[in-house]
Amino acid sequence: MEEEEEGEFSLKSSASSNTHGVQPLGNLFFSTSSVNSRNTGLRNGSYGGCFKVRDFFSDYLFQSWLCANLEMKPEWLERDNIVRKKGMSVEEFVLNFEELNKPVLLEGCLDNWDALEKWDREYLVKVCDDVRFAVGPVEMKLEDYFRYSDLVREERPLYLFDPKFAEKVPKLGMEYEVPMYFQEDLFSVLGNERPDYRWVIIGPAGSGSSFHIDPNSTSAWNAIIKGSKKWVLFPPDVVPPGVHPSPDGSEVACPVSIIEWFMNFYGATKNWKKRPIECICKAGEVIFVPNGWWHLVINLEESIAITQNYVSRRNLLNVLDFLKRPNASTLVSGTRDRVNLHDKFRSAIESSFPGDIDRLEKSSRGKKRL
Ligand SMILES: O=C(O)CCC(=O)C(=O)O
Repeated sequence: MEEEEEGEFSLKSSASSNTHGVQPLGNLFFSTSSVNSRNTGLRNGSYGGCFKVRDFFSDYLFQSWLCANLEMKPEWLERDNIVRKKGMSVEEFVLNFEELNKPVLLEGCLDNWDALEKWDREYLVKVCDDVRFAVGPVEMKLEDYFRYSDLVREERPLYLFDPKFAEKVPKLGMEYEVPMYFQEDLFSVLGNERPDYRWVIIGPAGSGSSFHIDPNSTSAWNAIIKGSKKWVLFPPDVVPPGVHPSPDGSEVACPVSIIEWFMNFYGATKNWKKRPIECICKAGEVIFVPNGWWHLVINLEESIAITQNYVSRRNLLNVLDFLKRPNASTLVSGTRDRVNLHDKFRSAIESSFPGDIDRLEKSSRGKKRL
């Protein structure tokens, strides 16, 4: 790919400003000999009511422009320290990863997915036709979203993240299946009253998810169908640099965009005792995100993925504790009835699996004593 080198930064080949307009030290620079193609309202020349602007510097404009146009640096991508497994049994997964609450990247477990073969732009646009999907604050047809993502050059491109995709287009729901490791999904006892749990995710290179912990203390799996994603994960007891959770955990403020996080904070993690787990997850691969882990994800190319959040016996007690917190009305998400979710879930589990909660509680007390 053709790139323009700007000091230590590599800019995307389609970066909209010419090289003279950018100062890598952090300012937007209009010299008398250069024209910035961004429509700022500022032009060279003092005719037509415009002022001649010389040596105008703005960290604010430059930072946003730079983040929208910066390539991911090779050193942000090279650390790959996740455990990768192919052909592991469910028992091994439970023992070595789910029980220990450790991430793992699973290879080869989507081989029977029709989605892996079929899902590309053309197919999805045809199958989904006029259906509108949730894209940030708006709803869009796929065809329009793809048109937008071809043109977008923003620091935080809109991301398609739809929890009702399988209800809207049932065929999509039939073209993938839950990998064998995640078959136990106890929220299913709530039927239609379960909180949102599955999403189709589509976005261009540079889109993604800034640091967060998944809702309701659930664990998750994320399966890549097309493209690739860079993941950075921190364990529950390590708040990532640049992230400021509120004391009650109800809000996570990550004031910087994903790319700005890499620019300003990623380097600091190199010397941390508890270094993050990192990887690039490619089409056909699945990452297991254990409950409570912070994670940030950036798409390295246009990507299509399915993710599901779930509750197994390994994290049932965590989820029940979470739903019972005094600030459940702000903390619980993905459902309208936030305050009553705990009681509904607990009694549905009691009636489907009598005595299981007691047994899990006893065994957890036993483990704590050891
Ligand atoms: O952008 C992605 O694929 C990651 C999604 C994610 O982090 C989540 O669903 O919690």
